[in-house]
Amino acid sequence: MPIYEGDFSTPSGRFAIVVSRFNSLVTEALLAGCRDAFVRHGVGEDRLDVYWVPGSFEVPLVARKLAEAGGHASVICLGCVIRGETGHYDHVAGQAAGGILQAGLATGVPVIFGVLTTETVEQALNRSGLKSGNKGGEAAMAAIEMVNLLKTIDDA
Ligand code: INI
Repeated sequence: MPIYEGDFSTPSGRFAIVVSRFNSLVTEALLAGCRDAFVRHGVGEDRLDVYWVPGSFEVPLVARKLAEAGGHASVICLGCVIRGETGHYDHVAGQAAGGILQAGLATGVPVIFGVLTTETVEQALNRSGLKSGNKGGEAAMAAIEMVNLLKTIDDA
């Protein structure tokens, strides 16, 4: 029974990181975790392109444009939506998730969802480098795994 998986070997190509300025205390920590995971897996900073957008709502448009342009092996989306801080949490979080999914499906480029959606600031901080890991680092790992898995499929 053949089993196909993406491994964490160093992939080739450039990687785009789209990151939201909203809640930048958190998103800068996500970006640092993402960058760190890439570098520790052999993808140097010279292969990372970072695109800042105003908020998570704007992430999908830029992610899709980059994925359509075809210059990156993967597009990683980073943001932070905190329910306690906004009345339109559901709209921002839901549209960001849906748009990011569509960017990947429409282009065939792995577009990674690294947008935190939390109830509180404390939860957001915990998931961006404090008690509960760093979602930005996880997003980088997901990008590497997906690029390597899709290469396996393309090469078959
Ligand atoms: N954007 C976020 O990334 N996180 C939030 O928690 C948030 N809140 O609280 O509203 C938020 N709003 C801004 C939104 O993403 C857009 O930038 C804005 O509506 C302009 O289109």
